[in-house]
Amino acid sequence: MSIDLGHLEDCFQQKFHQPPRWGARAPGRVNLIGEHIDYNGGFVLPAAINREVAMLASPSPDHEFHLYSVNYSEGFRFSSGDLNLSQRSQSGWPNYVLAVLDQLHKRGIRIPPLQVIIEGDVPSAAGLSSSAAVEVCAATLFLACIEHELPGEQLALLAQSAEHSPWVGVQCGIMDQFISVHGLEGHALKIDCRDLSYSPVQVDPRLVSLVVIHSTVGRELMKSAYNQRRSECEQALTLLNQSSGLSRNYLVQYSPEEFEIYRQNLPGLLSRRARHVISEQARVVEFEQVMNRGDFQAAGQLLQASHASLRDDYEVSCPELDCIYEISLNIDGVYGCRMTGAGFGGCAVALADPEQAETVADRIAGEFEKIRKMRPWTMVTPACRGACHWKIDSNSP
Ligand code: NG1
Repeated sequence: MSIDLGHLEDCFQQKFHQPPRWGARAPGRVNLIGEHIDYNGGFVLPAAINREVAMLASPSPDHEFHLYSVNYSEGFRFSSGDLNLSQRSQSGWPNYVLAVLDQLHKRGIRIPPLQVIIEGDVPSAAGLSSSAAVEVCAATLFLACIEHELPGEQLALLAQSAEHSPWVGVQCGIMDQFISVHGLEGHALKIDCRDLSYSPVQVDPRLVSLVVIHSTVGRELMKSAYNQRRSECEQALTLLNQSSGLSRNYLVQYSPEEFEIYRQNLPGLLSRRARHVISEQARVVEFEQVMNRGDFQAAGQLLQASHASLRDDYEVSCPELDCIYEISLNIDGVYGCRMTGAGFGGCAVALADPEQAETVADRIAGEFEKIRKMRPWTMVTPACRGACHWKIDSNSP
């Protein structure tokens, strides 16, 4: 737990002059392997991290919702009776909460007006899913306030539709919200993005740590390149189906062996894009096996192969991410490292020996600073549990 809930309760009391009655929290995430695979219908393998969003609530004294963000030192009031987009906030942060409320209303679940305080420490715009954490936390909190349970999969889908809705407007895959709901202590999850079945993958904190290193680069280029890669994958699939005479729905349904047979018709660029997707899918399957038997050397090599494939075949890395990758190859205690998320900035993730993880983070940051004259922030995290809620003074989280 990274947010100090005692302090957050004090802030709530100061702001609303009464104690909170319900609480919820939801984590951000890092994807260990399976990059640019969710929209290609394959396996991803994220873990929830020890950075989170926490919210506390009590009934509102009037007919309005009262939100307060500790991070922005800013409040926002609205009437939830007839939510409409004209109520969108210029500040941005309240819109995620309104989007969730709207999705609940659309499913016939009415939430009475509440006073809500929000605090989070998931870095934003870093590819660690701060928005999914806000959405999942809000949905979990609101449902707890009316003692309504939803199955985890439905909760994740509801939070995803909030992100897709015009309140937010990002057409994301399901990975982020799903892991924020279902995260498991000491485990990553291998998620099948086609049917949402999943299996836990051991990330025993006594044996291995996750080190996240920010590349110091924002992700301005990310959106256009992301859409371009998606359409290149669609084109590659069409051509593969033409040359094989098959009518598969996703690139990942071609095995690496089939791909070698049918790739002849593909122009070089599309062939490389497809090769990344098909080989990455195979790496996820192997990663699950080697992690579950504690073979971190093998797991690290798969991370490295994933980075090379994203850099050379999918072309979504950048000099800063490549620099982190290169540095990590010569640091003791690192099993393997790669860029994570969509690319063009954001973060890299390394698997490291837990006893050396803090030193590893420091050394990578130090070497990077020598070369690129900027020091990246880093964090060391175990694989954490997903969202939860509690009643204040009864079941603490
Ligand atoms: P990041 O870069 O972590 O926001 C994005 C997509 C994921 C997935 C990865 C690439 C959004 C919100 N998320 O993740 O669904 O496609 O890229 O594996 O666009």
